Amino acid sequence: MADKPDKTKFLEVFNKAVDNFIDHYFSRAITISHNDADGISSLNIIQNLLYKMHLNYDYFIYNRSVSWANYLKGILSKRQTDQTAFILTDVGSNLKELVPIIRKRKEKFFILDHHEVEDQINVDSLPENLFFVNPTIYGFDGLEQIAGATLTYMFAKRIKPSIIKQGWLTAIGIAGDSLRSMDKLQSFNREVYEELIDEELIEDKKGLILFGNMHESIKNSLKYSILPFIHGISGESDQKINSFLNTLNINPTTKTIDLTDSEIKEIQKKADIDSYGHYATLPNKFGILKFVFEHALMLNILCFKNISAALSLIQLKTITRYAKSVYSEYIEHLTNNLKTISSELAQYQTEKAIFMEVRGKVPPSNWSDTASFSAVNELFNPDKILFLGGSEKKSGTIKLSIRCSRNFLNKDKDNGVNKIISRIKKELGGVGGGHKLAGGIRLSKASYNILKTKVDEFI
Ligand SMILES: [Mn+2]
Repeated sequence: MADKPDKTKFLEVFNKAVDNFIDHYFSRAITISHNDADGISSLNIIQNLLYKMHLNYDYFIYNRSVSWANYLKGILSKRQTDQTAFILTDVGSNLKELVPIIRKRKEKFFILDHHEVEDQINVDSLPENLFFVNPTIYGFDGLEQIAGATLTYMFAKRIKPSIIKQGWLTAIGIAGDSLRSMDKLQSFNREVYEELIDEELIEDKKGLILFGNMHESIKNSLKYSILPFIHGISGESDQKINSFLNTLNINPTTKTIDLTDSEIKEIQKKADIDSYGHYATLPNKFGILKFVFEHALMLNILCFKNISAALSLIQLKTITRYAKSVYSEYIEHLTNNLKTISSELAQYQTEKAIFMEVRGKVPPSNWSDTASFSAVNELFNPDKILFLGGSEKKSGTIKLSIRCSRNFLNKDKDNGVNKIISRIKKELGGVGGGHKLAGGIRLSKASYNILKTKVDEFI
């Protein structure tokens, strides 16, 4: 984000997409969304809109593991008609791949995405049947300022104002993507968040933030806190945490949300954390699903394990036994992995990068999340870029999760992880991509060895 966002320009494009959707009489709509909490929330908002419009619809989930050409082969039908609308939410910014496909079709495509656009695009030369709404092109931050679900909600609400009742879905999308307490929200995310509070669709609360297990006792919240991950407390034994709380005269079974202000201060002082802020709850849900951050994390986990469980969970008021067990297992592993990362030194460091080869220490399915939460918790030097991963047996390549801290990005707003990955790919090959803060790449072993020696040139 080099300059102040151009809101006027963005709203112009946004309004044009809305007007075209309303004015064109569609008989059918196909929604494609991303396989994460933000994507599923966006999908549900659009489904509610299409239902209200009495439109027939189908939906698909895209996990970005195949090219758009291959993916769409199974979805685009031989018979083309401009009576069909394609709505892509939280995905669709790979225009280099998508534009040639869309140009040959009669259907109208509405892309509502907030991921960074990798290739330089000329917005004025897009096909006429494509309405490309991406606020990052106009200088907005896709994480703090506008989530995929926020953009989708704004779009749907403009078409059917009663969609506001489904606005709570937006809060889940925001929490899932931003990984921050709600006081950090800006711009459209903030406007929508406040609207949802006013409408009593969500509740905004203030207190000790221990994301991961906010709904439980202070003992469990501390033990399984992934944001912040508290060195020396999170991931430790019950005994250790109980004695920590006993020295403060706090009953370990006290619910975290019921702690008094003075108890919170004691914990902050003794644990050396200043984790205090706003979090959102859902008045119509119960238990863990009441807590927006945990609800979003639950969806993110299920999207990888069992996508249909994720799609049905968002409609439930209480958690299923299956989802609960998947979640506890995940949190336990993640806190353990973060403990490993924060207590062991990196094997290899340069002036600008840290390499952590974690094969054998962290299971490959957890590399990406371990890297993300290491970054948001600044478990490594925040002035450096983290490369976490190792060799992947099935592909024989090196798989790396790449992360930078917000601190790093604040110093040079245009040098995010997605740019670093582009430069690596250009010189060393490989496949990958990402956001400003997070991304991933697969490289050959030979390229990885070159990367380790030349990494500072790419950063
Ligand atoms: Mn998103």
